[in-house]
Amino acid sequence: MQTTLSSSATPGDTILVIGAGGQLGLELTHELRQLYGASSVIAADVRAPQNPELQEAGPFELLDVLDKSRLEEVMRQYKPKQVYHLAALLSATAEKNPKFGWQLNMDGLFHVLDAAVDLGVQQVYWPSSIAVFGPDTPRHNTPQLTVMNPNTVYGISKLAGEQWCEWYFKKHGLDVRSLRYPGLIGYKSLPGGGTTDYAVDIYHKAVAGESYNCFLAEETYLPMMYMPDALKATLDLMHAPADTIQVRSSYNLSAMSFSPREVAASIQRHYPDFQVSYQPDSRQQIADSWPASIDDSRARQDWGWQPQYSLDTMTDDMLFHLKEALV
Ligand code: AKB
Repeated sequence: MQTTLSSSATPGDTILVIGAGGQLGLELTHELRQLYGASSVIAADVRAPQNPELQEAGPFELLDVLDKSRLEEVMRQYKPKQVYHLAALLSATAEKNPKFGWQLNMDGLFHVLDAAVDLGVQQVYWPSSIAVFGPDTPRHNTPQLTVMNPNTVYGISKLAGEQWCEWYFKKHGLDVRSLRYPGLIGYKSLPGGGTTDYAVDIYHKAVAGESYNCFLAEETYLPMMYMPDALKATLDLMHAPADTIQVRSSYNLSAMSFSPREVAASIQRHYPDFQVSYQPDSRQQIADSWPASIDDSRARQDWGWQPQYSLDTMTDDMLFHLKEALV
């Protein structure tokens, strides 16, 4: 089906962020409110926000994305032009609760895609992950199109979700856009239940003057990204003209790749006495099935993706802001 797609929201349009209280949601909501005006961006989450800014700075709705009639009620009330659907169970948590992980990640996506088609939403953003790849995937410089075979519930749900996004685009002309995020690192909020969470926790321990016991082995390389780059990538993708978005499943996205040993060394430039021990747990198996580095040349070609932060520049910024929060 061929449709004319509009490329992004303009000031005055309404934007709904589902999962606004999460690691990415919190920062994306803030960024969108800066861009489009606080009252135009509706933050929604299954829980009342722990961060008061979310509710104080603009509209907030309690919303369980598994409750389809409540989702439609919120969408009828605010008539969003764009929906960012971020609510999901991450890799480690979904392995512990596989049925619920599948239900939330898949039914939640269907509810959003169906409501978007039925209620005339113009653009949907939905995050995918490096978890779509599995142990049979080439580990280094993993291409956009390759063997996938994910072996986690989270990865299976993200791969299926990507295919459904593409199907809704082709079948219904819905302008769905998606990125395969690497591990995301930021100082404003904590991740919840992922395999890459160590790369956030380690900075908090360093600034608190404590040692860190890492749940991944010291030479485990994973693709990672600093939050300002993740926000930039998300907004660049959503602002790009529709005809430049050639990948309608999800784009590979990359900024840096490092191991726990390397991030510890980067922190030790500021805290020479910082100690890290290694005690791999069940998350090691998940990490070992994921790529070590990603080829994101399609994102660079199609909509000009360019990351700004390296490991050391991220470390400098993370430590500066975490220290600032202590005083
Ligand atoms: C996780 O570790 O589950 C997430 C991801 C890479 O999608 N951070």
